[in-house]
Amino acid sequence: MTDSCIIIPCYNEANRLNILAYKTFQEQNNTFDLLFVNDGSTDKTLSVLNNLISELPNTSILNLEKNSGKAEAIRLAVLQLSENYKYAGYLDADLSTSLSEISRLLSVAKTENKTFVLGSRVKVLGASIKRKFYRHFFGRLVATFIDAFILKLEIYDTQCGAKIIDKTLANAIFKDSFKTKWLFDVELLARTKNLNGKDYCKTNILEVPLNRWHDTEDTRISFLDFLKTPFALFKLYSHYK
Ligand SMILES: Nc1nc2c(ncn2[C@@H]2O[C@H](COP(=O)(O)OP(=O)(O)O)[C@@H](O)[C@H]2O)c(=O)[nH]1
Ligand SMILES: [Mg+2]
Repeated sequence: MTDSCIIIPCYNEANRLNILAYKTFQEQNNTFDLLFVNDGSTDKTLSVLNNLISELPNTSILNLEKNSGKAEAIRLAVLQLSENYKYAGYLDADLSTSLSEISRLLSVAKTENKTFVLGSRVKVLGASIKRKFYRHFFGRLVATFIDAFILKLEIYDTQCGAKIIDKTLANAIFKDSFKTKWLFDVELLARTKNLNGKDYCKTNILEVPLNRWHDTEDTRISFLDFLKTPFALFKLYSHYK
């Protein structure tokens, strides 16, 4: 066992999991444990994961019988982690950003003594950030609104699916269920701020630009979820402001 656990939420990922990437990384590095959450998948995700973990060190599965969504799947996983972990983190199963990038975020948290490290998709020369135009566009719109009216912490990218959180802080901010389905990252930040104050956030949260992010073709976010975004934003605003 290592001192950190990275959670990978999986919903119908059987055809999308890059088995080789997980294998190679986990065999060559011993930086963190991996916990895959099978969130009531209706495809072969569970058997694919069972095969994968049987060959790998420090890797396990949390199997949820019923689909409960990314936010709830990660929440349940965090709440059942061993007391011995110092850090918890999460990463999208499609490896839009890589395992070595989440590993880099973890070492930043350790060396710079931060309790919350956010991967950030900033498109600059030298970084390989590839996003679909409309996802970038609407993502930026939502993120800009969120920081200006809800968080007020000068965070550029709240929704990036790569985050590291100190385990004690994680226990506190994952305790209650989330109000929204796809904006739970924002709720984690809002809860941190409400719990510890703005000054704490300024010194303990760090946003780190990623070297790589490639949007994959398919998405589990439906058009209906997209249409519901203004309502979700309003919910966040009235609940956390
Ligand atoms: N646990 C769980 N994970 C989900 C669900 N939907 C999506 N995910 C996971 O959330 C991550 C991001 O999903 P993805 O479709 O790539 O979202 P996008 O990149 O934001 O379009 C992946 O690891 C998915 O397996 C769900 O209903 N439950
Ligand atoms: Mg994706």
